Amino acid sequence: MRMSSGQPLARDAMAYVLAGGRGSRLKELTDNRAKPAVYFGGMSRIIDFALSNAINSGIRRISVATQYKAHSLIRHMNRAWNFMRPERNESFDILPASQRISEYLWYEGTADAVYQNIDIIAAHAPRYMVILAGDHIYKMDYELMLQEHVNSGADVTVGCLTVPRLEATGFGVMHVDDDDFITSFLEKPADPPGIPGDPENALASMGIYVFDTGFLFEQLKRDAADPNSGRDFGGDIIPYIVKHGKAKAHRFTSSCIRAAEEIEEYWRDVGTVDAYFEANLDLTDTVPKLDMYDREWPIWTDTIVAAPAKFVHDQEGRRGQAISSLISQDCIVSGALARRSLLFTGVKMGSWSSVNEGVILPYCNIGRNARLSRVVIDSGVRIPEGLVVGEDPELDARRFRRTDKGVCLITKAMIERLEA
Ligand code: ADQ
Ligand code: ADP
Repeated sequence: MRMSSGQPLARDAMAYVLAGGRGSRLKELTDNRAKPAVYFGGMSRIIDFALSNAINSGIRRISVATQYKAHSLIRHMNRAWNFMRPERNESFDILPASQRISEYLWYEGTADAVYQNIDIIAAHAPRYMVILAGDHIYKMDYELMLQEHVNSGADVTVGCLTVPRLEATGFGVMHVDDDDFITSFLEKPADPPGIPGDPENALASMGIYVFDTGFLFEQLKRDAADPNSGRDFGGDIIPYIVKHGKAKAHRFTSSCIRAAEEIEEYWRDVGTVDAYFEANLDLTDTVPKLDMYDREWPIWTDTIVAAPAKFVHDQEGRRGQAISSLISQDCIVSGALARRSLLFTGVKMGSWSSVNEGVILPYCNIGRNARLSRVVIDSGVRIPEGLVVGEDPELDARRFRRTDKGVCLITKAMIERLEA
């Protein structure tokens, strides 16, 4: 574990993970589960990245606010993340929107998802709050962000990175002064302002924040009394502090965990099917920008008891093989070929089937002779024998959800319709 020098501030902090959003641009992948529960990278779920960063940074008090379709997310966290020890002042709390304040209210916005649990946070008495999103793929040492927060004396510290200006419409966009204090903050501007001297890029908020707990509570209470507020960090709380207080920008480059010194920093909001597909396929590169094999910064997840992945000749003697692919436990590739693909836990590939650039979620079954290219297949889908995907765009678009970039998302319901 990489620990920064000096007294770790992380031990005085609580990580508060916002995991209630649907992520509707992931389409049918989030029909039955929240975006943070979507599988990623062969073994993990998206939320494992923020939670692993928290643990690896030395944080031992974690809360997760859930709302939309939380069943699969809660089950995953109970299985994978329930190892905290209260007797050592550690905690892991799952906080479903449970109408704690009024029986009619769910969490209204991200700030409300913290406000409604102030009493639970106060009981743990953390000195600092690290507010995180449960739906980003990255590796980051929050201890370094905490140190910058404390050293600068800011009211809030906002994680940020440089993105192409035209892609910044979905982010909070800021300007900073010479000391990286934030001088303006616009939430999701239609025409994002560029960086002075670098007009093609914009400085975007990662949606992660460090506060002193007392100051955060004051802000949440002030905001809750404001009838015009949307109860949102990016839309309300952060712009208010930028205007009336001291907000510091913390650059991701200074606390990201790189795969190797020469490799660029990696952060993805896998918000669309194309972005999700591409970020998964990035991992099949010979030297991926995101290193999942770094034992100093492991991505923790559910460990299941399962057999090893197996590659076998089928009865006709055809080899089962995988090239540039990630194959998880309990997979059987029998007389079949996986190329530039991820087979998650328990995927079975039958004779003469092939997958090229596929993200195949757990417990899928690929029938004999199926030929699939550029696909994302939802968990538990049985691909019928001989199905061909990725060779006839019009046919694919009629049968499945086909993206602009020609990626087909395939779910159980789509296969049932096909077979009806
Ligand atoms: P968005 O990405 O649009 O903008 P938002 O929809 O507010 O983020 O969700 C942030 C996080 O909170 C997500 O992890 C989501 O799952 C969760 N969430 C949403 N509603 C919730 C609720 N009611 N209860 C619990 N959790 C909830 C934000 C910032 C931008 C910043 C981007 C970076 O507002 O300024 O640039 O993140 O991705
Ligand atoms: P999610 O709901 O997020 O997709 P689950 O853990 O429920 O995650 O698993 C998804 C799919 O995998 C379901 O269709 C389920 O029936 C199937 N599945 C889960 N565990 C097993 C298992 N051990 N063997 C076979 N299928 C399984």
